[in-house]
Amino acid sequence: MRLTRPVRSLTIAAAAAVAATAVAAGTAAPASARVADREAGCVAEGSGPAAAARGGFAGVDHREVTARQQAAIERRTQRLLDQRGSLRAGATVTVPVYVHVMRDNQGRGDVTNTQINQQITVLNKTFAGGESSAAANTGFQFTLAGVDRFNNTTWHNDRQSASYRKQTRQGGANALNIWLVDFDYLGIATFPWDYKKNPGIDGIRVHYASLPGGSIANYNLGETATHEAGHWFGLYHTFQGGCTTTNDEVADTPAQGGPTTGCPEGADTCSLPGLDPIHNYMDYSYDSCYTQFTPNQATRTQQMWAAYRA
Ligand SMILES: [Ca+2]
Ligand SMILES: [Ca+2]
Ligand SMILES: [Zn+2]
Repeated sequence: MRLTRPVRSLTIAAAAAVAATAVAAGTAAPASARVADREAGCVAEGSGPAAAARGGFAGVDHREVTARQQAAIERRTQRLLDQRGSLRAGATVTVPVYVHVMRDNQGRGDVTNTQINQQITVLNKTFAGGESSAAANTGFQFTLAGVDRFNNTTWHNDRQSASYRKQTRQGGANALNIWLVDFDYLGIATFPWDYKKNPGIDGIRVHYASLPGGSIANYNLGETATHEAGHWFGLYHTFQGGCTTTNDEVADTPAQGGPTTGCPEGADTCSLPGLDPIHNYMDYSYDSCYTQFTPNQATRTQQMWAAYRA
């Protein structure tokens, strides 16, 4: 945790502790709302874009998943894949994207259509493996299906988020809804295995100033949306579970003791094989440090799609 710079670092904590800390840190939604959403948030220090963070010191940007729940999710996913079959290898899926610009009553928090188009371009580039020769092409492409804008300070501050999402969400399980808001996080995501029981809130909430050209230093290349979309496709943080062999359920992402801040080349926080995957979109590194999803992450996104979103 740093007080003066944006950080994404955190330690794993129980949902209740996360929510309580979120309140202490002045986040917009009450603890009960976040728990009710079955999400935990990235907890940031301070407030506003300067202090926004992908991760804070005691939370994650999705609902907390215990090791036991994680194992149950894996079993459920495998059962569904056994029933439905996996996606055809090499298949390309185009995901419709609905962008909801939640401005305040004075119109603050707007983004330009150019920024939105640039954000779609970043999603396409990052999910296609376009930032590194080591990066996998996930097979997912994105097309802008709609943009709407609201002037509502409550919604802009991400208050009553379950309500505003249910009122504005578009499309089915395959549609990526992105709500652009102003909160003490860089982003918060829902998981695909939660869609069925709560479809109205499915999607990602992203800080409007994290879009390409936004004002959040080190986090304004649009890769917060890539990270949150990774969760939406069913990827965990590369530091999920910490320095354990189970880790993030992905074999080719070396286990990490905890999240990365910045871009510390050569970092190795876990004695298990491999250096920390600091360039992975599912770590907490700077946008400029992010360059890849791995082949096994690509496979996992495809399996999750077949199980929950196809
Ligand atoms: Ca791993
Ligand atoms: Ca290691
Ligand atoms: Zn995350």
